[in-house]
Amino acid sequence: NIQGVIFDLDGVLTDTAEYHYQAWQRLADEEGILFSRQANEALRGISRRASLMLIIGNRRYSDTQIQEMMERKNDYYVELIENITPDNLLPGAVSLLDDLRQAGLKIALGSASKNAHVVVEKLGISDKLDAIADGYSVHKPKPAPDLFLFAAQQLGLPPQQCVVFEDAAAGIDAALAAGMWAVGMGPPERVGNAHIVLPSLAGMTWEKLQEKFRD
Ligand code: B16
Ligand code: MG
Repeated sequence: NIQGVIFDLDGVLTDTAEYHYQAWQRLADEEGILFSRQANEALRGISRRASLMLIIGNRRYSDTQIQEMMERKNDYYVELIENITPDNLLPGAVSLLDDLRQAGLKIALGSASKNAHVVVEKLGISDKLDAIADGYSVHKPKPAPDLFLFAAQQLGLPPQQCVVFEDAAAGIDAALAAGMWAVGMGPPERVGNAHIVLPSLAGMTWEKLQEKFRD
């Protein structure tokens, strides 16, 4: 009996992954570290710090240097997301948000990003969300269940009444660890642990989602 829907942001409602990639690439280039679009795939849904750790590998940096690099990457990222408009919403996102609200469901954002509020504003969907859980909401990042549990709490719903839409393996693991239903967005190799896997939100409605869960 699903009463609430929690949406991941990057990779589900919009594709900020491209901007994260460009910002990390710029930092990596400056540091003389090899990085690529392909390497960026491994950072999907991963926190800023964990992403940097994967990029630097076994290179040695002090805590101060690590902190500075995280800030530098974020400065580049913040500059890039300045350009976001409602056109950056992925196909089907707005109509699904509207349909879910129409059907009386509660809707929350569950994003690891500390920039989620800005992105949501720029996308123009603030008034379509009942709650926002972001990179400031909890300490333990995905795959820990904390962020989604926080989102459910904000909605006033028990975990088992919530479904999470996620594009990252770490996000699916977090949803399952929270005891929630999981919808994976993207290839089964990545999100195959989810209860349902969808290629995109295009054409998705509350009615169709319920059918998928019945199958
Ligand atoms: P920030 P999501 C995640 O967003 C991104 O997928 C990931 O690439 C990023 O490192 C993380 O947010 C933290 O973002 O540096 O802006 O705090 O998929 O959880 O919406
Ligand atoms: Mg994501």
